[in-house]
This record gives sequence, structure tokens and C-alpha cells, in this order.
Amino acid sequence: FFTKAHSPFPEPTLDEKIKADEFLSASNHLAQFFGILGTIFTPVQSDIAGNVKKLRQFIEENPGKVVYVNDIILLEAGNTQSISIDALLWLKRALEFTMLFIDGIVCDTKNGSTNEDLRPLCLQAYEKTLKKYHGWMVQQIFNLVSRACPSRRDLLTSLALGETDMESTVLAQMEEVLVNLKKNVATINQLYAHYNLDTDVKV
Ligand code: EIS
Repeated sequence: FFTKAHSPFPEPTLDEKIKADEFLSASNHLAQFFGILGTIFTPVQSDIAGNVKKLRQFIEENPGKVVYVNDIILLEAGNTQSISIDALLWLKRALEFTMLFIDGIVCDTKNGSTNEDLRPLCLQAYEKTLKKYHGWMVQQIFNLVSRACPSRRDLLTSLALGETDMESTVLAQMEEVLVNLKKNVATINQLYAHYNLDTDVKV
């Protein structure tokens, strides 16, 4: 699932710009990660795909103006009700959650502290990222849904798309994806901080 052939996250340019098209394709691909986790997670996949769709729409409506994700912010920073700024913010948060969850799996493997039960990593990632933006109701839903988190073994098998004996390959691919994913998230965080666009309004 995490192979190179599947739209990788772009390496930011030297002046920290992120190619919009590649970023959105990679985000859409990563959204499918939740479909792989199980059908109960399809709403998550749809939420992320919805963010990507809104951003693609914005790019279409501004022909020739958006090459980089940064351009979306530059064009919309003054608009207090920008759909695109909201969509990118939620997309970034979902990516950040996914990134920490995957990072947890990779780190535990390296430290020799693997656990078949991935729910603790899922909850840790949640607490560091999405929780503060979720009201009571959504937190309860998350808590419920997180119980359906697959075991480490099942997850790695699903990510190998049915092939056997792929565990170390899949883990190496996860680690590879994390490199640019982390850079992309960091760059978007800097942009939101710089233009003071982050909000802690809860859903
Ligand atoms: C954002 O979603 C949109 O993304 C954004 C805009 O519409 C904005 C509104 O200001 O909201 O509510 C979403 C949030 N997204 C905010 C949560 C979606 C997750 C799906 C929740 C599951 C629903 C199940 C329904 C069941 C109903 C039962 C009812 C019983 C009575 C391994 C475990 C992993 C678990 C989950 C990981 C979560 C990832 C991330 C989601 C991001 C999020 O928090 S916009 O859209 O701007 O494009 O218009």
C-alpha cells in the first residue's frame, strides 16, 4: 500500500513550498489507509477525501494560480470564511493523526517494544492531534470507533495487500512515507502559524 509507485508526498522545495497536485494525490491515497483498516473507518476516508475534493475545486476555480499548497494560503489568507483554509486545516490534522499513528508503529518496532494491540498508539496519536478539536460527542464516537482498530499483524498484512512475509518491507515503506509526510505537515503548520489561521473551534 505504501509503495513508491503510489503517489508519494512531495519533497518540499528549498524555500519550503509543497507541490499542490502531488500533495493532494498523496493525501487521497493516504485516506484509503482508513478503508484498509476496516469498513467501519470509511467515514474517516470520506472526510479526508472531502477535504481533498474541496481543495481541488479551489485550484480549478483559480486556473494558473495554484502550483503550491502555499499558494492556496497566500490567495485565501485574507478571507475569514475560506472553505479552502478550513479544508486544508482539517486535512492537515487528519494527516498529523495518521502520521503519529504510523510513526508509533515504526518506533515501537525499532525499539523492540511491539504490541499486537495498536489501540494505545491510536489513542496517543489522537490525544496529541485531534482530540482538542473534537467536542464531547465526537470524542465518544472516536473512542468507540478506535476499538475496531485492527491488530498489528492484521494491519501489516492488509497493507501488504494480501502478500505474505512482507512485514519488514511494509515497515520500511511506512518509514519512507513518514519522511516527506512529516515535512509536509511541518510546512503547513508553519504557514498556519505565520498567518495566524489555526483555530481551536471544536466540531
Ligand atoms: C471537518 O471534519 C471536515 O473535514 C471539514 C469541515 O466540514 C469541518 C466543519 O467545520 O469538519 O467531524 C469530522 C472531523 N474530522 C471534522 C470527523 C470525521 C471522522 C468520522 C467520524 C465517524 C463518524 C461515524 C458516524 C457514526 C454515527 C453513529 C451515531 C450514533 C448515534 C485507527 C482508528 C482511527 C480513527 C479515526 C481517525 C480520525 C481521522 C480524522 C478525521 C478528521 C476529523 O476530525 S471541509 O470539511 O472543510 O472540507 O468542508
